[in-house]
Amino acid sequence: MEKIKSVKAREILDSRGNPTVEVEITLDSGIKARSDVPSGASTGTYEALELRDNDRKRYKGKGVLKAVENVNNIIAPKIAGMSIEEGQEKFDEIMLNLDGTENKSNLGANAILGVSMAIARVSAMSLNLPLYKYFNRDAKILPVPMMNILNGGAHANWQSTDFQEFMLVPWGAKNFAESLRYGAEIYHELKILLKSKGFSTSVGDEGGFVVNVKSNEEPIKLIINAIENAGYEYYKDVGISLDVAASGFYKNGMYELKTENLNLSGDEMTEKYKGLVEKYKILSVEDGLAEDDWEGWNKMNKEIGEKTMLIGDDLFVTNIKRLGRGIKEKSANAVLIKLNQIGTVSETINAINLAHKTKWNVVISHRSGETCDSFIADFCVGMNSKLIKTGAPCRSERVEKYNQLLRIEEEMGNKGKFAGKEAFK
Ligand code: 2PG
Ligand code: MG
Repeated sequence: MEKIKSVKAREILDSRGNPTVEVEITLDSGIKARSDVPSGASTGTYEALELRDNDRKRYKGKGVLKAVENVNNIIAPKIAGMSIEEGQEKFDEIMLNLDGTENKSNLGANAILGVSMAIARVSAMSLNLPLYKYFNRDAKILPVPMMNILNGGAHANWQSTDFQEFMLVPWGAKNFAESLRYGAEIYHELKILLKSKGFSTSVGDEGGFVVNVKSNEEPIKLIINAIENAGYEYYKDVGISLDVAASGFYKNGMYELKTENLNLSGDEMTEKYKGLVEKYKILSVEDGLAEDDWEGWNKMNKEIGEKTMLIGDDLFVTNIKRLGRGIKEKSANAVLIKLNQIGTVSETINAINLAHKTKWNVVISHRSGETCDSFIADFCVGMNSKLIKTGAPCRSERVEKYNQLLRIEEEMGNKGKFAGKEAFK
């Protein structure tokens, strides 16, 4: 029986140069695993609390030394010496009890999640299993990547579109490796196209281009152009998905689209999506409306939920209470899953199971602030999720997740099954 010898947290930097928590767990046998916690920019109000020091003398208040201390001084003494075989749920439950709050504001979701993910990884290692098999020994689905190649909203410092993400979905490829190749080739074609049209080709937080366009529709046209320039057929080979992240521009009950000089109601936003979905067969719209606009969501789902996938991110924040409400009210038909929105691996799994039970689609997602930890790649496969969104095929913290999926596909050999078009059924 393997016991936990030590649990150690440290402050490291994420892809935006902000501090985040890294946790390292060592077992008696010497097996050691490490996990890094990501961080959002367009965070939902109802997410579990990310504990920051608020000491303006360090990192403009963004230090995470308190969260690090909470791991080293409060969580570590409690779980050191325990058998790793106690299991994920047990460790997560101990941390939930130690914290004792609804939103993890005592210890910080960043402290708790760092330990929770490291427990998963060290457990897999002690069982001599790849991480995805720790979650599910029979896992065989390889997800379709949703690659964010044009960044707007908060991820582009509001210097681009109001819509936050324009994603390539290479769902017509025959396997994951091919879908990644399609995505990367189109990304490079887009760069050439943007340059030829005099646009900047600098990139935003998730590796997508930041383009000073005049509308939220223009990027769709540019991307379709790039898809065709790369030799692919739009929709048949590669579709487009959007993350509008509408909570970011919802003010006084209205949606303010600065790029287009428009102030729209929820109904008008839904009309706008309806038009885009009809014109371009948009595969999914994430956070089309704001996190508190339940009524708007319910109407939007009635109006266009049959025609496209409507994904709740800030609306559900990987929280089974909010997800349960959405299922009951038929607010959406899919959920975005982010481990750090809720703060433990077990609670994240509960949210995924609830969605799957309801036959909702599940998208496993990175955060805009990331590290090179590829945990979500294995997690996605282990959870039988048919979709993963983890940024552009650019910047190592994005690409590392895609590269890990290449390794998993290779290891599965002909047992692996690329989700392809099934992902949107
Ligand atoms: C989102 C995410 C990831 P952030 O809105 O879906 O793309 O962004 O991590 O900034 O919340
Ligand atoms: Mg989102």
